[in-house]
Amino acid sequence: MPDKITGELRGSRNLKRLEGISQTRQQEEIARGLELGLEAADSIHDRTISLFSRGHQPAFAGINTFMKAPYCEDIRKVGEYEAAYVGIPFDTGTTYRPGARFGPQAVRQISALYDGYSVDGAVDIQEELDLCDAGDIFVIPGNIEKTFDQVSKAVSYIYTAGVFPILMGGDHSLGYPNVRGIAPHIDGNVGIIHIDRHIDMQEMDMDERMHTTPWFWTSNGHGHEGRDVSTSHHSHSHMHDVGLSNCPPKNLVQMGIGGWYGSRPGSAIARERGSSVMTMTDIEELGIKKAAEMALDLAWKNAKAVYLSFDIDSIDPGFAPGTGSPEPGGLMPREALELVRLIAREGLCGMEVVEVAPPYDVNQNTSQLACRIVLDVLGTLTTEGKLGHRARCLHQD
Ligand SMILES: [Mn+2]
Repeated sequence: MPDKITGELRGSRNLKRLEGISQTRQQEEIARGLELGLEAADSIHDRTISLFSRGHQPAFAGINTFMKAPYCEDIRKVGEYEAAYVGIPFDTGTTYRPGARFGPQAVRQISALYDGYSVDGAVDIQEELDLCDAGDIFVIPGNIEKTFDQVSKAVSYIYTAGVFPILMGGDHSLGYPNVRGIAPHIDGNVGIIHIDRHIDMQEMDMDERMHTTPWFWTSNGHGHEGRDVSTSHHSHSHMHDVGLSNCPPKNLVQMGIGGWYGSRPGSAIARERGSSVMTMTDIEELGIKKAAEMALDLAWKNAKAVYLSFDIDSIDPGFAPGTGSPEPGGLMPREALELVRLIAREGLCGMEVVEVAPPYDVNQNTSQLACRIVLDVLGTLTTEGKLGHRARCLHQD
């Protein structure tokens, strides 16, 4: 908002701030383009243009990774970066429309539109963040459990290398192996903010750990002392033992839940374990700012870190039709982007965006929104000093 005293617009302040950011990467990219792509034809006046496209421009040209960031093909070198885009092209956990296996590639493709410079966010990700594309995890189509093991091992590798994982699904069954790759390395409780139209907390769906089940297996089932398990709908004795020991249900906040795909068993588990369920109506009545504040309070209470799980179907299918289980009445894009920016301000240990299913998409709208969710989170983490190297980019003059 405009400054109350001077009346100066945020945009004007942000433009000044961006002026202070070095453009070293930009210059390096131009030099690299000219070296690898050769000098342009004589009639081209702008001599920063190369003969063969090797950088961001033209956005529609070239062979692109996420944000045209370096491809970290030798994964042993991933620790040289601050954040890594990791594709998890798996949709065997889908219970309705498949197609999310094409999500990581679709988000890569549309990301080429962006160069990481945001006036509204007062941030230049290309300069202020060492981002790479780590490629995709080798999933096993048709085998959920083997894929979970591959995913947890891969995510663990990225996380323990000191790199912020940007996990791009794939369906929401991945929530469990994703967190399982991170939480065991955190010395303390991990809060989870889960933004979705669906509660995704039942034990099994059609006899397997499908995309309707991740939070049953992630949050632990022994958080409630004195709970009478025998009276529950899902009164399995082993429920005492499931889940990750440092992911207590009281730190699990589920936002945007609603619609008519009710998940009776998932709701029973949420009730039993005491996760916080904030419906779409709750968010509407609270407003985005208050909803985010409450979610942060709950997720961070006695926790060391917070993980963000963003299901693209939390955004209304009028804007995000490319998804497997659409549910009208969800967040508007501007609300979703504000919500994730507010959440990211306090820092995150990792993030996932799931359920982008390009076969049902229109004009790449859904994959573009998924890309924006990632960028708005990365931008906020960078401006808040939780990620990247903002200080190093400031001009020394
Ligand atoms: Mn969902």
